[in-house]
Amino acid sequence: NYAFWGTQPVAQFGEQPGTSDADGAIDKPKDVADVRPEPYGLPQNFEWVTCNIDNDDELREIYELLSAHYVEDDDNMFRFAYSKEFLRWALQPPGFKAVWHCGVRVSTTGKLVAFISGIPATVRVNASTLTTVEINFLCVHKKLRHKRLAPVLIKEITRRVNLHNIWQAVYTAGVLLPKPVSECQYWHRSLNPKKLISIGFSRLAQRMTMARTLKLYKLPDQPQTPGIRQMEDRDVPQVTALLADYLQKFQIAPVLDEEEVRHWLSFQPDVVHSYVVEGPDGTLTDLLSFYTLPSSIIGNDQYDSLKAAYMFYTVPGATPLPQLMNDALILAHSTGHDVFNALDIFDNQKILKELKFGIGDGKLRYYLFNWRVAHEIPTNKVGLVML
Ligand code: NHW
Ligand code: EN5
Repeated sequence: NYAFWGTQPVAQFGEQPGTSDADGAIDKPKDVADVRPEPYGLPQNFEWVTCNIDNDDELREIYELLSAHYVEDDDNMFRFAYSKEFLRWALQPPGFKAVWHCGVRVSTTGKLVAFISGIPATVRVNASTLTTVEINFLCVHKKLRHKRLAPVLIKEITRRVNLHNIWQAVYTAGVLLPKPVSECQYWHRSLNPKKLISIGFSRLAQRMTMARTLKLYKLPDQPQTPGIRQMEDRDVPQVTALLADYLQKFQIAPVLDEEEVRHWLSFQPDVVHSYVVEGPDGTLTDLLSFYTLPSSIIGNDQYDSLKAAYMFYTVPGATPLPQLMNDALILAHSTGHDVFNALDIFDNQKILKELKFGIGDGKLRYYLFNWRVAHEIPTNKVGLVML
């Protein structure tokens, strides 16, 4: 009963184990010359557009579509509200292609009503280094839901990617589709418990007063690790090496060159916050980073937005992970974030409880398009973060 996904080159539920004892492509190899040259057909009065992120009006249209129609939690209390600066960062890494910023407009009015994006990424899965796209920001206007538009968007982005001789993709989603490579859990650490309780993001625990709750989650004003400071451009070569070495131990992880590290980890207030620990001799021993993704609060009259920090790439070297993550909490709190979110990926499972994270009600599944893995990847072997 996956009418669309059942036709796609993805691992299916109930495939007999033993069909595949090795990782590999699902489709047989194809040529760019055999890729359909014309766009997929849309219903009457809709047309494809390539969105130009460099144009402020077009960026604003994507921002407005997502702000009103993108991902919500299961109880429709919060909706992701990616900022324009964030979208520019997320959609324009080194080697990005405008044709992979794919929109759908109403022909008569020009209104943007759907979007899907791909960005280039090299991702290592077990022993294979794949040239892929990361697919994100699939969105269909609420009034156009359940009309089978999403499969058309997915086929069209696939075609546009295949035209560049790329045959694999990575994506994450909260929903269950055929078939996850890994299933991860969100965890949350309160930074501003009073606000979180008042908006229904969290609840006062049993036998806890507000005063005790505030005390429980209180954090120092300054990070505690000697030598910690904002990452700077001159740090890029060392950070690239530090990160590459750390990511080796995971079964799925990005392969990032210096230009990509510069893009993904240069400090940008309220987009991506990156800090390094510099030892007395000037060598960098650790990295910590988080990104800012606010959510709008649906129907609350006291607050309209929740400012969340999400753990990004963090490399414990000389500093133990709990201490490094505690500094991440301190830095996120002191920059006005209300909550710190993390997945049970990397080595997080071991440290989330001691840092007073609580389990969330959301899951995040990792998927590969046209790539089969012989065995599901355990969450603590996932070393890839998608925005
Ligand atoms: S996950 C966030 C996705 N976006 C949202 O949840 C926003 C709010 N929801 C919507 O806008 C991050 C709509 O509900 C969407 C579905 C557009 C989600 N991924 O048009 P129909 C990403 O962006 C399947 C994939 O009638 P709709 C990752 C569903 O199972 N498929 O539904 C995106 C069904 O297929 P089935 C999803 O509600 C990765 C079909 O869509 C999905 O009006 C994309 C129904 O379509 C999801 N999140 O629109 C894949 N949600 O087989 C990339 C539902 O069950 C693949 N569906 O009949 C790789 C491509 C590139 C390859 C290159 C080599
Ligand atoms: C593509 N790159 O469900 C990503 N968020 O737990 C798209 N829950 O915020 C896919 N429901 O548990 C994203 N509070 C999939 C996630 C979609 C958003 C989502 C969840 C993740 C979330 C919160 C709010 C729940 C509101 C009611 C939650 C409890 C926190 C509490 C803090 C104190 C200690 C105990 C736990």
